[in-house]
Amino acid sequence: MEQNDLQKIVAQFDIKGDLVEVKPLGNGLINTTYKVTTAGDAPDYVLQHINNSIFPDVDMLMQNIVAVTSHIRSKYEKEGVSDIDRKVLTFYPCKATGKYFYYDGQNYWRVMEFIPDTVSQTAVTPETSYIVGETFGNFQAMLADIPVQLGETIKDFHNMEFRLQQLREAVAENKAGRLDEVKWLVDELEKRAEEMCKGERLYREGKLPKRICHCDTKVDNILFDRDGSVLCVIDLDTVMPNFIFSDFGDFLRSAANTGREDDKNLDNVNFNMEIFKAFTKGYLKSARVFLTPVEIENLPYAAALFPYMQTVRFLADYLNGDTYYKVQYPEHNLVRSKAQFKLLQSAEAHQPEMVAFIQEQLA
Ligand code: GN1
Ligand code: MG
Repeated sequence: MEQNDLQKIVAQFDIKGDLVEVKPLGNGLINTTYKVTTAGDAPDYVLQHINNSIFPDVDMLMQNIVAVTSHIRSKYEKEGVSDIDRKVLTFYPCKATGKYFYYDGQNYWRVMEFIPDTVSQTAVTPETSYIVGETFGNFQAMLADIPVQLGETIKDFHNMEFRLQQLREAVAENKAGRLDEVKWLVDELEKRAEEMCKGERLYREGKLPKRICHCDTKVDNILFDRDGSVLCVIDLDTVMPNFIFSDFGDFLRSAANTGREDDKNLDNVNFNMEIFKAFTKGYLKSARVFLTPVEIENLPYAAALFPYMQTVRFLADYLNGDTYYKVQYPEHNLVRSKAQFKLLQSAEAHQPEMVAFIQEQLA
């Protein structure tokens, strides 16, 4: 986009300082991000184009995010925490509407304050996994008493029954004519279907709560200070009510995989118990105060659920002819499905060890 157009968009927001320039920042896959530099002492800002095809209800999305950040901010204020502007994101309203986004007739935009001098980490090690566990546990803990009801920014995002229904439809329609070669995998998934829908069942029986979760737990969604301490959690688009299994299981799905998500060599793919232990230790440290026995007891289930759910999603997309995930080659979604299935099998094999480790932590 032209500098001039970007500057016009920024000018719609109620921010301080004189604009100097707007230039691309980072390499997000979903939203497009720019850094907004202002003159003199005024803060700099981040301008983001919100991906409206993935997030259909931008108004709800931004209401969620502002509710979350305001709640965290007011907690920090009451506790007398220092440097709050570095520890929680600050969004700015559109001057004309007072809403926390601007719609230019075609695209949705938002502006937040740029937090200077931060460091991000992408390496997954036992040390960073422990920190991620503790940080996301804290995040859930801080939001446990949020007084408003948040919306579901992607409906049924981690609903296992819904994801299975999508797979079953894909099987029935067999749009891309690929069913024969994957029938064995569909059967493997169906064998586990009832067990894997346990979360939804427990919820219906009133035995499992939904809490505010981040739903995209990874190391690169945490901002660190130069000294290595955690500043805040970012990328709040998927913050919504969910089972805590989402934050727990989806982190492990990517971080505790010894191979790649789309590894062709299945020997590379195994569930890494060292990462599991470090992450679980950190998570339980901050989350055990509010977790119920049913939630704790099912953490090993969550570790298997996410590789399972991702196998289901990749396979459904393969059967549909690759309409959701970007593919680099025709078999890509099948390769991904097989790698996630291998990770699931490894996570299943480690269930007793997970159970024992959690018991040890609680003793
Ligand atoms: C998508 O694009 P990315 O990597 O942030 C997907 C996740 C999947 C992931 C699998 C909105 O996330 O749910 O787990 O791919 N996000 C959406 O790689 O569908
Ligand atoms: Mg993301």
